[in-house]
Amino acid sequence: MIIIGERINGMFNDIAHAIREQKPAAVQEWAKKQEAMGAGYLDLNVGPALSDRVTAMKWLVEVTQEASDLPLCLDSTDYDAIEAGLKLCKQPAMINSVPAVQEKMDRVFSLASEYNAEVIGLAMSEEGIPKDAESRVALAMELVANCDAYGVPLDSLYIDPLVLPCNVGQDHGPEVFETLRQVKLLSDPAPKTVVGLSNISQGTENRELINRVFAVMAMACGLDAAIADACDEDLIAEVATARIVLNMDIYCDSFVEVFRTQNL
Ligand code: THG
Repeated sequence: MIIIGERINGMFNDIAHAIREQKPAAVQEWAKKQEAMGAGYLDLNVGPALSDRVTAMKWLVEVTQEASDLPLCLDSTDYDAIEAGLKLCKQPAMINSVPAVQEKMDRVFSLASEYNAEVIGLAMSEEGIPKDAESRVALAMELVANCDAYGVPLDSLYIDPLVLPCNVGQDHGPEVFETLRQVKLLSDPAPKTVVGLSNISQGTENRELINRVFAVMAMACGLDAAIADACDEDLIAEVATARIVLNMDIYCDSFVEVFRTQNL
């Protein structure tokens, strides 16, 4: 499973502060640390409380690329910020994200085609996040159809069923797992799948425990990638172990260490 390191996000005080003061140290330290822990991409999110998201995203892309060669996952609802970031990326990036809303899909899939980027498609519409798997899969189908219409390869699309905190939307959990299973049947090649893993435990006790259990259960349903805490060593070890028991990697005695160096 591809780990997209979640930590460079203005939701965290040290990153919000770094962006405000234009001091790259915290951003660059987290970039290096997440890469060393086995992240395959770095999520970059300027955070909620910022007026000039274009300038902030450009700065984040530049300072992150000085510290790490990992591909970037540009996380914003502001597509001008995404486009400004894409222009600066040294290698193909991931656009995070687009809902199944026509004018947004038009903008994002044309950007993806122009910049050879991958896309995270959210199983939500103007009406919000549906509860049942069937409606989530129907929205995923719209994303697949638009991806194809814009000539973006279907395996460059990551469907995100959208994970809600288990203390708020507990009944969504089984629907998310069922969505992950069904998305794989939508097209050939199938789209990939991704979740924002830490969402599941926001506001709960035992956060890391909940994240880890959710991760391995989702992997058994076909999860390909997670925006997650790459620095949770136990999470990485459990993901590596799930890959062994799901026969995705060949067993060797040092399978955890091997996984960390692979960025899969
Ligand atoms: N899907 C997609 N993108 C996403 C999400 C998703 N991007 C953002 C988010 N969800 C994934 N990233 C995070 C990052 C941090 C946390 C949760 C998800 C988190 N932060 C602490 C909190 O809220 O409690 C912050 C605590 C602190 O300030 O120190 O849990 O679902 N496509």
